[in-house]
Amino acid sequence: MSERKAIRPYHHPAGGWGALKALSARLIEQGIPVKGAVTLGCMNQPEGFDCPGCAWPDPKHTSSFEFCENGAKAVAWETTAKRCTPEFFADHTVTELSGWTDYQLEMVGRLTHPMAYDAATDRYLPVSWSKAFSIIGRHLKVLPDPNMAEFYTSGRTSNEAAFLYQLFVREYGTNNFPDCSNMCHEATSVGLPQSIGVGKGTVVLEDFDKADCIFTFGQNPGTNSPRMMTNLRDASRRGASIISFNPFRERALERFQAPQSPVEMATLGSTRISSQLYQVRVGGDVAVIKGIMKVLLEEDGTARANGEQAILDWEFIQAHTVGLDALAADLKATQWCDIEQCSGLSRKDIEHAAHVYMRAERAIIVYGMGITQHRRGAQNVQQLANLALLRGHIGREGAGLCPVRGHSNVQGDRTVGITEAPAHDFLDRLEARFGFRPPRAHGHNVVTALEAMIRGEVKVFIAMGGNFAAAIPDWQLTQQAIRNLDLTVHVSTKLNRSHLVHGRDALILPCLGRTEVDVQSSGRQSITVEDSMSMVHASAGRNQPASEHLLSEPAIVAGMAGSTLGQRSVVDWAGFVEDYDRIRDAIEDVIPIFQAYNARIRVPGGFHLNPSARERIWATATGKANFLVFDGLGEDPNDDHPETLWLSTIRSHDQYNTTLYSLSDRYRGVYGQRDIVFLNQHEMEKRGLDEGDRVDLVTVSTDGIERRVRNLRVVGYSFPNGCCAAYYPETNPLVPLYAHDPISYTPSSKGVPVRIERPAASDAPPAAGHP
Ligand SMILES: Nc1nc2c(c(=O)[nH]1)N[C@H]1C(S)=C(S)[C@@H](COP(=O)(O)OP(=O)(O)OC[C@H]3O[C@@H](n4cnc5c(=O)[nH]c(N)nc54)[C@H](O)[C@@H]3O)O[C@H]1N2
Ligand SMILES: Nc1nc2c(c(=O)[nH]1)N[C@H]1C(S)=C(S)[C@@H](COP(=O)(O)OP(=O)(O)OC[C@H]3O[C@@H](n4cnc5c(=O)[nH]c(N)nc54)[C@H](O)[C@@H]3O)O[C@H]1N2
Ligand SMILES: [Mo]
Repeated sequence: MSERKAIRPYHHPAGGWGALKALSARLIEQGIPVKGAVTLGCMNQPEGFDCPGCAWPDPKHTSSFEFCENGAKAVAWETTAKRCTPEFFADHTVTELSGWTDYQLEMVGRLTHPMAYDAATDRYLPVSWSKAFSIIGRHLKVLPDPNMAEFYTSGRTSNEAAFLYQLFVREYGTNNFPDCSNMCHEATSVGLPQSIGVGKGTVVLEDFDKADCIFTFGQNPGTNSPRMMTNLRDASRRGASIISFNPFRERALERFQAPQSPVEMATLGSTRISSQLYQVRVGGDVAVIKGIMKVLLEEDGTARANGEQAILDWEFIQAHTVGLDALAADLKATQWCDIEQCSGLSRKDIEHAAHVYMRAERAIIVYGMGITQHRRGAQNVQQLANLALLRGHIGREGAGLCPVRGHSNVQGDRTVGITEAPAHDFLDRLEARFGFRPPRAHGHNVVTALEAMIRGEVKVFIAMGGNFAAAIPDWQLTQQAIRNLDLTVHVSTKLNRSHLVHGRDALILPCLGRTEVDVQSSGRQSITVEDSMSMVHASAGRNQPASEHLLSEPAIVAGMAGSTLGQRSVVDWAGFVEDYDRIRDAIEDVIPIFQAYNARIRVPGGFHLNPSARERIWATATGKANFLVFDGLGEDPNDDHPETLWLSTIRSHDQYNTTLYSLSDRYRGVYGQRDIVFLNQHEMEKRGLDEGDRVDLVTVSTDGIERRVRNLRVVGYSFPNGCCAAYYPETNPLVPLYAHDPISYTPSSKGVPVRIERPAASDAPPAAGHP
C-alpha cells in the first residue's frame, strides 16, 4: 500500500465520507471486505466485543452501530486474512527482517504458532507450547533474585489476564511491572491523587450532555478517540463552548462531519467543533493555565469588591480544599510577559478563554498526551485540577476532569494490580486470599527497568502485549540493553520490532485477539475491560481464531506460572483458566470495589467504578482537595539555547501507536511519507531552510551522547514559533531516557530540545527504523 508522496492541505471536515473511504481501503487491503464489515457490526454491542482501539466509553454499550474509522481500522488489523506462519519465518532470517520497516513487519499478518529464536540459523523456529513454557521456567528459576526479571504490560490486556499476570509475578517474587501507561497517563495516575485523591477522571459520558463549556488540552480526538467526536459535536450543536489548546490546528478540533448523521452526510454539512482553537507552544500549557487562573482570581477580587457575585466557588473552596493562599501568591507573582512568552499566546487570548470558563456553570476539562508527556507532566495535570477546583467543577453534574486514556484497557490493568508500587492493603488482601507473601518493595517502571537493563542488572524481559522496543525512548542505549538480556518473551498478535530486538533466547507467543472466540473447558469465555470513565463491561469475541495454535492470554500466564513456580505455587492455575468467572471472583475477593463482579457484568452496559472525588470524598493526606503550586513556567527544563527548538513527537491519523496502517496523515494533509518535520515559516527562514529540504534533528543532550535522526524532510506548517513536530516512533531515538518527569517517570516525548542540522552527506541513510 503506497500512497504517492504529497503534501496537500485537507479542507474537508474530519469524519464523514473521507473516513468511510479510508476505512473501505483498509478492509480491502487486509483481504476482509465482508468479514470486516460483519465483525464491525458486533463491536461495542451488548453481546459483542469491546473495541480494541481506544478507551473512550460507549453509550452504555447498548447502542446501535457506532461508526469510528480508527476503531474499525484496529479491528481490521486484527481480523486480517494475512498470516505470519512458520514458513514465513523459515524464509527470512532475523537479520534480514531487521531491515524491514515497521509497516512491512505488521503487514505480514497474524502470528499462528509459538516460535523460538535459533541462533545457529538466525531464525525463529516453531516450538511447542510446553517447550516454550519450560524455557521460560528454566530462565526464571535460575535467577538468584526475582528482581532480575521485568514483566511489561501493554494496555490491551484484559482485567482477567492482567490479574493472573500480577498474581504469577508477585508469587514469583517481584513488583517489576513496567507498563505502557508509564509512557502515557502515569502523570495522571500519580499527579491527580495528590490533588483530588484519585488518579482517574471524574466525569461520565452523560456529563458531556450537560456541560456548557469544554476545554481540551493536548488531545487529538478526531484521530485517537474518534467516538468522542459524537459527544463534542452534540455539545457544540447544543451551544456549549469548546475551547482547544493545541500547537496544531487539528482538523477534527475545527470541523466534523458525523458519519452517523444521514443529514450531514447527504448534504455534505458539518459541525464546527471548537469555538476557539489556540495554537499554544509545545510545553506552553502551564503558562496558559496559570494565565487563566490569574484572570479568575483578579476578576473575583474585583467582583467581590464591587459587591457583585464572586467568580470563584467560595463555598466549595472553603468546605473542600486547602492551599489556595499559596496558589494565589504564586499566580500574583507570575508576570504576563512570561506567560505570553512561554505560551506563545497573547494576554487577550488567554483572557478571552478565562471569560468563557468563568461564565460556564458546568465545565469539563479534557486532556491527553500534550499535557502528560513532559518533564513536569504530573504537575501539569495538577494545574488543570487547580483550574477545576477554583470553580468547584469536581463532583458536579456536567463538570469535571477528563483525562483521555489510550489503550482500551490501560485503566483496568492498573485497577486490578499492574503497578510497580502496590498499596499495602492490596498486598494484604492478596496475601489473605492466596496465602503467599507478596513482595513489598517497590519494583521497576519503564524508565527504571530500562536503567537497570543498561546497568546489566536484568536478565529476563517478558511482555504481555505491546511493542516495547519501539515504544521506549532512547533506542541507541535502550535497544542495545535489550539485546544483552538472556531471554525476551513477547505475547503478541502480530510480528513487530520487539521480536527482532531480542535477547540470547527469545520467544514469540501468539495469543487470541479480542475479536476471537475464547473457548475453555467450561465453555465460551468473556473478558472484561474498564474504559476511560471507569465503566467496566464484558467483551466476547465471535470470530474463529486466526490459528488453531493460539492460546488465550490467561492460559499463557497460567502456562508460564506452572513451569516457573511448579509445585511451590499455592494458586490453582488450571482452575482459573477453565472458567474466567473464577478469576473475577478472585478479583472481587482482593479488590472490594468489584463486589458482585460476575453478576454486574451480565447487566448490559456493565457497571461504574465510581471514583471517590465524584462524591467529593477526598482520599488525600489532608482529607481535602489540594491546590498545588507549580514553580515557574518551564515544563521541560533544560539548558535553553537560542537555537533550541522544542520537538513534540506525535501520532499520525493512520497509526495505532507503533502500528502503522499507512504512511499518510490525511487530516494534516500528508500523504505517503512519515520522514518529515513540521516547522513554521519563521523558523524555516531563520535557518535558511526551504520546504522539502532534508535536515537532521539532533537532541540538545546534557550527557554528552549524540542522539540524531537523519534526513527528515522539512514541511512548512502553521505551527507556533520555537517548536517543531515529527512522528513517533521514528523519532524515539531523540528522546533521552534521563528526560523524564521525576514524579511520574513519564518520558518527555512532547518536549525534546533539538537543533536542526544539514545532513553531512547527501547520501545519508534514512531515519532509524523508518519505512
Ligand atoms: N487511532 C489511534 N488511536 C489511539 C492511538 C493511536 O496511536 N492511534 N493511541 C492510543 C493511546 S495509547 C493514547 S495514549 C492516546 C493518545 O492520544 P492523544 O493524547 O491525542 O496523543 P497524541 O496524538 O500523541 O498527541 C495529542 C495532541 O497533543 C498535541 N500536542 C503536542 N505537544 C503538545 C503540547 O505541548 N501542548 C499541547 N496543548 N498539545 C500538544 C498534538 O498536536 C496532538 O494533537 O490515543 C489512543 N488512541
Ligand atoms: N516518542 C513517543 N513515544 C511514545 C509515545 C509518544 O507519544 N511519543 N506514546 C507512548 C504511549 S502513550 C504508549 S501507550 C506506548 C505504547 O506502547 P505499546 O503498548 O507497547 O505499543 P503498541 O504499539 O500499542 O503495541 C502494538 C503491539 O501489540 C500487540 N498486540 C495487539 N493486540 C494485542 C492483544 O490483544 N494481545 C497481545 N498480547 N498483544 C497484542 C501486537 O503484536 C502489536 O504489534 O508508546 C509510548 N511511546
Ligand atoms: Mo498511551
